[in-house]
Amino acid sequence: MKRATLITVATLAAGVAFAAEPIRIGVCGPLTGDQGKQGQDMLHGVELAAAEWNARGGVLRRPVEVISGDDQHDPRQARSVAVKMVNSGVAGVIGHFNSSCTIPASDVYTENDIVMITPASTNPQVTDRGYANVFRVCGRDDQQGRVAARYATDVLKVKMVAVLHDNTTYGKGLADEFKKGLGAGVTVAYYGGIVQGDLDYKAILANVKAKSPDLWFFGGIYPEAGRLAKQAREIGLSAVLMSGDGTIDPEFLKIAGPAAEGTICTFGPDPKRLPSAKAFLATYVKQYGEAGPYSIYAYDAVNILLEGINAAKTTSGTKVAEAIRNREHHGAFGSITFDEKGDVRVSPYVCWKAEKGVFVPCDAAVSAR
Ligand code: ABU
Repeated sequence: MKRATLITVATLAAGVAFAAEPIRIGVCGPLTGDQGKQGQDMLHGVELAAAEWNARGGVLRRPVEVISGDDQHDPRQARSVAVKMVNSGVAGVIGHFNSSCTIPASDVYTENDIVMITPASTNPQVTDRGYANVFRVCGRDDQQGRVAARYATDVLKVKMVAVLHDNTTYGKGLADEFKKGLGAGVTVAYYGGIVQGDLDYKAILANVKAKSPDLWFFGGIYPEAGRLAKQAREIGLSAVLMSGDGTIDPEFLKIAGPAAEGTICTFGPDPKRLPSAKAFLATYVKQYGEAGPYSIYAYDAVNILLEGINAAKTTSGTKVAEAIRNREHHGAFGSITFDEKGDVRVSPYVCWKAEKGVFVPCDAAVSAR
């Protein structure tokens, strides 16, 4: 894909007359390539919400237009996509997906007074830098790392673990939080990084196997997690694989095949159990098929942004950010409010397990210490 920025939709309801120029909303993430599924999930969630707003008459009597930017999970490309978003006159951005992209891109949005809400970037640094225009609707890796560590320690009662990561801001950060949260009686027998995009991880996995861990943790995204799981099975590493929200995707199950069985991942609660998510899920499935892990987060994020613009009666980033921070939002995920950093006040991570080819929520609950 040569062009990094595309105007993908201007879905206008028949019969709705708009008074002015569109309000442009950017949606940025890895829209193509090996993580393209996650970017497309976010894009679909945003497109769906934009179409619903347009059917109701738009925002401030202006149609909502969605502009997408493909950062290909490359931090430099993300910065360049962010500059293109600014030049396109966006009133806000939903994205990016990868923390390593969101962090540099958010510098550009901040310099240009543009609100950015990430549906998926969980590294603490996204919001810990104190930018007033930066929000996220997902949780943080210090929270999910602790939940994973408690589950491993208290529920699985592991004694010896190996910890791998993909050397990205997210993957290493999450692996370190997991390691930090383990109980005093748990030994980390192996700790090390892999290279994103590599196809053969068997040498590293052999080193992990040599330590005979009860469990191995991977901080990273589903393409690498899938290959690692598959190759672990091939070399006879049978310990439980545990990972985070970057792995919990149907693509992981496809890549890993039968070796995915038993993998445990931390993620948010199951939207299928939430009455507030029912309408979203029904419409999404009709339009795009099964919702991806982050489709609903993107849908809530763009609704929060558009409600903020509506409440502020302007697209000025400072005023929209103020409106977002001061309101309680009622999304597909239920009630959402933000703290002073731009983090959601409640982010209840739970564990999920791959069983018979699908991820299902685990029954045993743990909470972050
Ligand atoms: N949180 C999952 C993957 C995105 C990221 O934070 O890098």
